[in-house]
Amino acid sequence: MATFGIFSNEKKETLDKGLEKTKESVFKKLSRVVVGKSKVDDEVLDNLEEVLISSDVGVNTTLKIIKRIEERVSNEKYLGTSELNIILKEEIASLLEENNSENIDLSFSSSNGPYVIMVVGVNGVGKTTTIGKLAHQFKQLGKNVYLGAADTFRAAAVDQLTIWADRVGVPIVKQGMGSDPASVAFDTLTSAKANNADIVIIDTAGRLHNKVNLMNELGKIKKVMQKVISDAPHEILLILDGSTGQNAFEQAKQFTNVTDVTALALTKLDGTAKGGVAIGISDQFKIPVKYIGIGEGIEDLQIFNKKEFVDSLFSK
Ligand SMILES: Nc1nc2c(ncn2[C@@H]2O[C@H](COP(=O)(O)OP(=O)(O)OP(=O)(O)O)[C@@H](O)[C@H]2O)c(=O)[nH]1
Ligand SMILES: [Mg+2]
Repeated sequence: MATFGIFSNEKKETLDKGLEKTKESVFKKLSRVVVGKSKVDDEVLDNLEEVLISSDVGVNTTLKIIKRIEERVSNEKYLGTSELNIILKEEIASLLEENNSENIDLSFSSSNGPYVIMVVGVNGVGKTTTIGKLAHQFKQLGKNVYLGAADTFRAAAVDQLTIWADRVGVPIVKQGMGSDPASVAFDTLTSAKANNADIVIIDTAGRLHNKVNLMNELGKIKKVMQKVISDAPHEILLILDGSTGQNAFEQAKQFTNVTDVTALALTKLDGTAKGGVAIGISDQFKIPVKYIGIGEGIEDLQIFNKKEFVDSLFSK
């Protein structure tokens, strides 16, 4: 059976399919911009600006893109609207390349035991699902993965992660509902270290950035983990629901202000026309978008490759 993993050849097909709704919407809007126009003029640019903003690219990033296209128009004198797709693709790709530069490589380095990823975000954004998908991908890479059920807030949360652990075939460390999440994290790291695990992924309860006690809890989990592995967590992965568009943007802003987020994952890009948000978030934040979720299935997670993403978005 074909696998649609982060490294597989079928990746592009899955990405194209996952971005279908966004592509459809962007193309429909773009075709309206150029109808009856042969040349990229001010009116085309104005309308293009609207298309990008209404595609959730975000105002700041949209203005940057429009400025670049304006410059090209004035340099190249005559730019036909038939080339607009290509120009747009090129300019967005090069804009994104200028930021947090490198595409992600999956090398983990931890001096002192397993590489620890703590997963955070607001309720329902896809934290637990992303953990399941990640565990699966890492396992396929031959890594020894441990999961920690530090979302002890709801009974169902532990059950949900347990289902993923069983599906993927990796160990999970858990305590009862209502137990101290920091204690679960401590147990998980202790077990993982004793068993020479390569990667530990810690699930946490959904929380809002402005709930002070819940945000403090993250700090406590971190501190307790460091008793086992002094430089843990090596990654704090903030999960954002891409289908919420500008809301995801806001969450990224607020969360990164109060926690040391090191990477972002954008979920639910399938089934939404708001996929443009990946462009804006990737442009506006220094913290890299590392993963994208493009479906509910175990294989539906990819490493975010900026160039491939833009190519997919603007290819018919
Ligand atoms: N279509 C789609 N659905 C997704 C994706 N990622 C997660 N979901 C769905 O989103 C819903 C919520 O996912 P969870 O993983 O439970 O989210 P969570 O952040 O752990 O939620 P809490 O633990 O309640 O805070 C589930 O129905 C998932 O199947 C994705 O990339 N695409
Ligand atoms: Mg969860």
